[in-house]
Amino acid sequence: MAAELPIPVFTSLDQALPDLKTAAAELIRYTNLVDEYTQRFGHKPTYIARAPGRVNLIGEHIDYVLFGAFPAAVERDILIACGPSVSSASPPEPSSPGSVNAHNLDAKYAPQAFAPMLKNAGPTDVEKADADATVHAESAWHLDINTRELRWESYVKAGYYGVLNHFFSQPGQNGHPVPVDLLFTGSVPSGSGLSSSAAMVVASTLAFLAVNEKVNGLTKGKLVEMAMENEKRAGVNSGGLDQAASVICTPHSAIYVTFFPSLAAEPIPLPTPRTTPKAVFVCANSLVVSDKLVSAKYHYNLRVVETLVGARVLARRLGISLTDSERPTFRVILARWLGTDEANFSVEHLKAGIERFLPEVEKLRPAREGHEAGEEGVTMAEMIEWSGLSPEQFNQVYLSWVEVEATYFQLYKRARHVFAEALRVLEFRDVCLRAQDEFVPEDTLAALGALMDASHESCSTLYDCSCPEVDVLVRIAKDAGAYGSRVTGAGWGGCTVSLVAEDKVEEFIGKVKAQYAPYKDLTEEKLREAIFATKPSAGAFILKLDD
Ligand code: NG1
Repeated sequence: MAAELPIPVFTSLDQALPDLKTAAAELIRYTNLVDEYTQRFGHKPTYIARAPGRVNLIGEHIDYVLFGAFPAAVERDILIACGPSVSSASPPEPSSPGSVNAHNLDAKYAPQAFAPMLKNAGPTDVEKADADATVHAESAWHLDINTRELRWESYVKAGYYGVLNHFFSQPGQNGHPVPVDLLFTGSVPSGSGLSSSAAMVVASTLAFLAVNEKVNGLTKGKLVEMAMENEKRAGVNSGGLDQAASVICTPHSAIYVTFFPSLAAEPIPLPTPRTTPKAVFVCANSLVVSDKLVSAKYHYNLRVVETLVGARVLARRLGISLTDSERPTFRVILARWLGTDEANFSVEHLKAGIERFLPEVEKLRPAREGHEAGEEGVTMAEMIEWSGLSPEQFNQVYLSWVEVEATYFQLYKRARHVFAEALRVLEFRDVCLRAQDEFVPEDTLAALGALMDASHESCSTLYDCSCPEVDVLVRIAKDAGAYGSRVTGAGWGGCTVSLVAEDKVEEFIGKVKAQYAPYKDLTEEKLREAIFATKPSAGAFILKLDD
């Protein structure tokens, strides 16, 4: 299984990037990073940790519900040159255990220095009110992470947290973390839906693991779990899609990644056959920056709560019994409704199960007099009543760990998106698998494109995670000849992904550039950053540098 493989540690770049052309171009980037690091810190780095961004081809906002998604790693990535700090003072000054100097090649991210603190007491007041209070309570180490605003070092600290508390939880007995110097560079545009945040957290986690010599014996799956836990500390209750893609993906393939009953990933080669038409994926940035952290309470985290409450209400209406403290997801409710043993549950069974379940989603439809059925969401009071919990219990289970803001909560619309999108992912996987050994006729690409279009429509109208600019960009992409086009990632701005015939890519990109108004004033360089064709790239790795 892809998730059980060890984290790759390479000793030369051509091992890491087998495509020689790519390796040659990247070599310059890596060399610059090492030179700059040496100049800034007065010693050479010992490793480079690398984690790519990802493009989610289909399966949006269903990872935290524990349904599978279908991402591929992109070539754009985060690189961190790293090594143990060497004090220039003579005799060396004692630095606090595990202190960090984090610099970024991009001057807009100011250098940061911080050190973790050892906690002997129980959780702080802030942590008591936190979702992960139990995790925090056991933590021996603490780092201040500002979850109210977007700060680049928050992701570095988030990556460090897991390493500290997994490997140095009993200071003295299992040693102390070493002081570290880090230099970052990145090519994943932030706030664009290509998962720069997960790439930052995965790369940071890897860098701290490498410098502390903790990589041996770790599987990719373990790294995904650590990165997922770490990223939550930066303030968004995300699923594992991005971290899994960044860590597990391989060149030429997407992965079908699932989270229930536990993390699993299956590489699925994309239909780029020997015969025409070959297809590529084009990412186009709407240039609407969606700040996930700042908007979490009425966007991302609100969706997490709406789906969780929706799952409880649906379960009650289906006669599935739940304890008061349980917080099952839609995927778990489906499993209970089907009454199956998940360990032996095939993809075919899952598909058939979702198809059978879809009509049951109608049980969430709020029908009220005076409103068109299904149009209206529900108020907090209604939600509490439907949940069957007391207001105190409801608050404890669904709200005490997260801040959300809404007048109406859309349980029905969100559920419709989730189950139909989960089915589309399985259909997308089927089409890719069928196309593998066969000639890929035009209709294979048309079938994939149609699924992408349907996904976008659902994101836009049922999940409300698109925005007018992204909708315009999708329409322009379709008019410019894309087989399919959709918002990718969390949405509310960010990027679209379009499936385009390879021999038409230049023409396609030219048309979109000419027609999407926000691109009109961009320089050529900015345009190349905003819209580009991408091929599935390698997942995260560590490059061990010569002494
Ligand atoms: P972005 O914001 O595109 O990195 C987010 C979540 C994913 C997933 C998608 C929507 C984070 C780190 N990632 O991705 O887990 O839920 O939205 O499918 O928040």
